[in-house]
Amino acid sequence: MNRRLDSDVRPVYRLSGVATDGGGLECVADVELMLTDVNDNNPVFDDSVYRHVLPEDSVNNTLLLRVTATDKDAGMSVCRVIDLLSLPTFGKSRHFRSHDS
Ligand SMILES: [Ca+2]
Ligand SMILES: [Ca+2]
Repeated sequence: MNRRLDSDVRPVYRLSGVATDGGGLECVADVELMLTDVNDNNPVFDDSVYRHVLPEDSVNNTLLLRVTATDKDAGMSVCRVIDLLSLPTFGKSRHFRSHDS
């Protein structure tokens, strides 16, 4: 194996192991390697730019937009939903609430 192991690409490898005794006798065993995943991929938004029309009289903490991001790593959220809440003062802090879908 010269390639880097990556469970996101191939989570299981099946190999055969052979043991010989020098006298011509041998045994064979199948080996199954199951890779555990590590968090090595960034989550990715479905789009790079989101545009949304916002009424200027929007009240605080109302749902403005729901966007999703996916993550290739197993065990991470496959699909993450992030709600962007209205901003009490434009340009100040941004409020994100994320949760698993
Ligand atoms: Ca990840
Ligand atoms: Ca991974």
